[in-house]
Amino acid sequence: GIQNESFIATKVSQYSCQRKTTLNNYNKKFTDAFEVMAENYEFKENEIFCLEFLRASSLLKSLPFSVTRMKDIQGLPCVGDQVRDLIEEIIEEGESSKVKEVLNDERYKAFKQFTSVFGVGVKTSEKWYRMGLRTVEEVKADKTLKLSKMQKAGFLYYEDLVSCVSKAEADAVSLIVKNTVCSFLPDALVTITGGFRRGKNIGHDIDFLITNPGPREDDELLHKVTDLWKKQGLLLYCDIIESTFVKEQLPSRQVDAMDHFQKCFAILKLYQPRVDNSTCTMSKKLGMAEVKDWKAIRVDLVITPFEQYPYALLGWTGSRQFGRDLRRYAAHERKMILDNHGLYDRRKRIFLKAGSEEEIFAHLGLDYVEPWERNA
Ligand code: DCP
Ligand code: MG
Repeated sequence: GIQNESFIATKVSQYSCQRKTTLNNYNKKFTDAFEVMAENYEFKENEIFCLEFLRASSLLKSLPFSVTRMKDIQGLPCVGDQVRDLIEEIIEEGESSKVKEVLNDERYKAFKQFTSVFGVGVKTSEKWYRMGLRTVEEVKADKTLKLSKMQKAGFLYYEDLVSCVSKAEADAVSLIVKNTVCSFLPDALVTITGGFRRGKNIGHDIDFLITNPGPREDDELLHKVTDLWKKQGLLLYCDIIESTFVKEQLPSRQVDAMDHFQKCFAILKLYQPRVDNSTCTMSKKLGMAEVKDWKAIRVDLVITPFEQYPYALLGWTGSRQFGRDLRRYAAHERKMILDNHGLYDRRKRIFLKAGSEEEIFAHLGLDYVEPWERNA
């Protein structure tokens, strides 16, 4: 009613970096539908339509009320014809036939399963689908397939990895990471980023940024940390990507820029004390297979030079859509190029230094947005 109208009266930005998006989503019914559509377009490699639905989803997540009538979306940006039609259908029917169709689509269902495996993207899914494969079980059973080391780990720990990481598990892993890193570099700064920094209480992985204040850099840190975990039997998988950063090189203008930091995509073994130890004793008495007392957890470790740390923090905190909009805003509204390493002012032809995320927002002429308001 009145609340909605007064809200609409204040102009809503098309950029999620000029909005506040908390986890309190009043329009889940719509945004879930948009995300299914976006994912289906991603599987079809239709980036334009995919982005259109992701932007609409982000926008509805930022509204402080539930959309119940078409009037509620009047004057809002990011609502094209496709999106408008979908909203109308959901308002009128309570659900969308288009979304239902996608959810029942053979190709969508197969791609959904395949891409849920660590190391499997749209390209690989396409290949498997063309071979006639439809489920994760069928892929697993096909012994002729040549799987990457990453995909092998993905199938080996599939059950653990699809069950999401909890906040408690993230905290437990955080302690392990901090302890190990600080045993080699006592002054190192270890920060949890990604969804957990935005206040989410579940995630598909745990992301960490590591930096060492001062001039000292240790190119060997990541190797030392993972070698120790290997010795301790905690490392189930590890792929270290060496840094490819070139100083003075202009930031990448890609929409989804992969950064150049040294990083490690790992799977850690997190021991979990069993709540019910009677099952344990019982299974041992009965000579049953030992009860698994650990869970495989996906962990990303990223090492950044100290002076790039605020940019890396901003990029890795996400959300993905928030990051995309920050870069789009920088390019289109400020003639600047933003990536996870820095900010380049094309008019002044200089890199802008920043000691904190707040300073980056200030360079861009944006009001500061707290991490928990970046759930776009
Ligand atoms: N990111 C980035 N550069 C990469 C990979 C990711 O800047 N090469 C950013 C975008 C994401 C954030 O880092 O918002 C974390 O990536 P995740 O895929 O882990 O996403 P989230 O942590 O937001 O979600 P989830 O809860 O699924 O882990
Ligand atoms: Mg994450």
